Amino acid sequence: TKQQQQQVGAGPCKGLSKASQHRLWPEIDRISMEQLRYARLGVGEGGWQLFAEDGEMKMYKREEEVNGMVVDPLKACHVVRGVTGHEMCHYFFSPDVRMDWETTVEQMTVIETIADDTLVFLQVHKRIWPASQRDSLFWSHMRQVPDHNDRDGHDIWIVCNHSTENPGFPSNNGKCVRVSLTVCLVCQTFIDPPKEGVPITRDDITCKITYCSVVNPGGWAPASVLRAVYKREYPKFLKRFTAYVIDQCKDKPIMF
Ligand code: 16C
Repeated sequence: TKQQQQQVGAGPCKGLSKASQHRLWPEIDRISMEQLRYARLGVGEGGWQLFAEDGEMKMYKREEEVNGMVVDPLKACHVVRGVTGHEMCHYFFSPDVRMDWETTVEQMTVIETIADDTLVFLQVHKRIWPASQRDSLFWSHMRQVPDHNDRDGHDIWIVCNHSTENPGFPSNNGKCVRVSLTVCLVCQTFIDPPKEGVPITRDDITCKITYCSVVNPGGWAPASVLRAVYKREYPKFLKRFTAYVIDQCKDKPIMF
C-alpha cells in the first residue's frame, strides 16, 4: 500500500522489514508480537515468584517441567538510566558485540542474514557439568513498535529470539544437544521533560526493560543443577549486559 511504501522509505525500522519477503516472516512477525504482549503483562498474576533482586532489577520465575525437564519461564524487570530502548536493543541484537557481554556462549555464528534487523544465529554454549554441551539455533529480530497506550508516544523496541531449524545445521549430530528457546527483550524510553530550549542529555533518560525467557534443555539435565545454574546466570547476565550498554553509550550521541 501507499502507506507501507511511505513507511519503508522513512527508515529501516519504520514499517515493513525487508525480512517480510522471507519464508520465516509470518512466524517471526507472529511470535515477536506475541512476545511483546506477553512481556507487557505484569507479574501480579500468573504465579510469578521473585527469585532474585538487586536494586531496581527484579527476576521472577515459574517452576514448570515438560517430560521431567525443567523449563521454568523467567521474567525480569529493570530500570536503567542514561540509555535508550533503541540502544539496549541494538547491543542485545548485534552479533559484533555478542561475545563482549554474553558469558554462556563459547562460539557464535550468523548462519543467515534475512535482513538488517533479522539474523539467524548458531551458538555453542559453555558446558555445564555433568550434562552434555548445548547449542542453539535461532532467528533474532529487532523492531520498533509504536505504543498506542502512551500519549507521549514513547516507542517501544523489542528483540525477539526464537528457535528454528536449518537443514544445513541439524541438531544433535555431534557432541551438542540442541536447546530450544524463546527470549525477548522489550525496552521503553522515558524522557524527563527538560527546560525549554535545553537539549536532552543522558541524565534526562530512563529505560524500562523487560526480559522474558523460556529455555527447554532439549535432553536430560539434572533439575537441581539446572535451577542452580539459571539462578546464578540470569542475574549475572542482566547486570553485566546493562552495565555494558551504559559503558558503551556514555561518550556517544544518544540514539533515539
Ligand atoms: O538472552 C540471552 N542471550 C541471547 C544471546 O546469546 C540469547 C541466548 C539465550 C541462551 C539460552 C540458554 C542456553 C543454555 C545453554 C547452557 C548454558 C550454559 C551456562 C554456562 C555457565 C557457565 O537469547 C542471555 C542469556 C542469559 C543466560 C541464560 C542461562 C540460562 C540457563 C538455562 C539452563 C539451560 C539448560 C542447560 C542444560 C544443560
